Amino acid sequence: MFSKASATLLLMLLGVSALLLAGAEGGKDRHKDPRVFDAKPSDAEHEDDDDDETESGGDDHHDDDKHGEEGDDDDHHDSKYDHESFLGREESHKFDEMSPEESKEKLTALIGKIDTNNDTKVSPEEMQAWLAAVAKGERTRAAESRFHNLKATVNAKDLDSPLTLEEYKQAIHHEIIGDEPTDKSAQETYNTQMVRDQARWLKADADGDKLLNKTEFADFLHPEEAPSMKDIVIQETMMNTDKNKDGKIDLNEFMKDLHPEYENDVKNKKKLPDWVEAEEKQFKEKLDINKDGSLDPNEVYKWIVPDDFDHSHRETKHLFKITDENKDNALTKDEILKKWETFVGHQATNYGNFGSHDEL
Ligand SMILES: [Ca+2]
Ligand SMILES: [Ca+2]
Ligand SMILES: [Ca+2]
Ligand SMILES: [Ca+2]
Repeated sequence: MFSKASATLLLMLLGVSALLLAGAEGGKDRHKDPRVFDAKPSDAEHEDDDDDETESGGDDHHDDDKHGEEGDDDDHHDSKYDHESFLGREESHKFDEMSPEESKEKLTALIGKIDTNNDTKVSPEEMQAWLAAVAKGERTRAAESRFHNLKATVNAKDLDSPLTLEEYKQAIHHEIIGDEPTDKSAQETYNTQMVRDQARWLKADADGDKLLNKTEFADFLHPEEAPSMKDIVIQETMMNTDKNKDGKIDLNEFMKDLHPEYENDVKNKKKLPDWVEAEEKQFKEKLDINKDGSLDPNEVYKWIVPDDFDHSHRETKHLFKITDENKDNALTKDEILKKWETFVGHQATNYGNFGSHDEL
């Protein structure tokens, strides 16, 4: 995964190191666009073709893009995605092992928890709150496991005590360079990542004691999830993408990492690949909110962390579309149990049949 380390210093700063963090943490390998944290480059879908370099630590995050624009993709919806969004990864595996009867029983119990106002129906707000809480739990769990993992790498006695910057550096040094510091590009990767990470560290250290506890470390890992990290998200994106350092990202700068030939291709009036045109359109029509031809810091932030960044809203709509039979914008227990396989898995799905289960 260090092949990209030969790219420019700035590219590395966000690009490779973001890959590293995501990879080491077991993040989703969607980083065609190295600027983007754990987010999508845009709503435009394009193929992930070369990103297997982020080896999964067994926790491949879901790709929000799977859902595409609202409401256009229910036929292609991934039931594993639904199950994990609804239950969390670990819990979802447990359901996979259950019989249909047991699955439905446990689902019924869950409905009681989701229905927080106890009116026997699940409202969209209740569903969204549930999904957001599940997602937050997943992030916390992943951050904690990464935290322990770093602590173990440096043989810390107490895996739960706050992380020192020195421990962090040692652990990353070990991961990137190993015991034999012979690879120059690995050394450079490490150095540039540390420049970035020290700035990020300071910002994530909310109580200012120079250590990161687990909560602070979660913000450090995923600054895009924490409003308090807004400045650092903008700063890192600008560092990488604002090539001429004028504090704005113009279209050429925006496209450069995605499609390095972009500027030339446009000059030579060459036909651009469809996905490149889609990104172009995205920039002009959506990201450049004030239509002045470039992205200022606030537009940059909205690009990296769009208003619908939180997938729970879209997932709620999706689940209601499938489940809310009488369209009264509330889900009864009966409606949910009728579509129980949308929410939870069971043994039969292990055999790869996600379609109808009339035979059951
Ligand atoms: Ca309710
Ligand atoms: Ca702290
Ligand atoms: Ca610029
Ligand atoms: Ca603008």
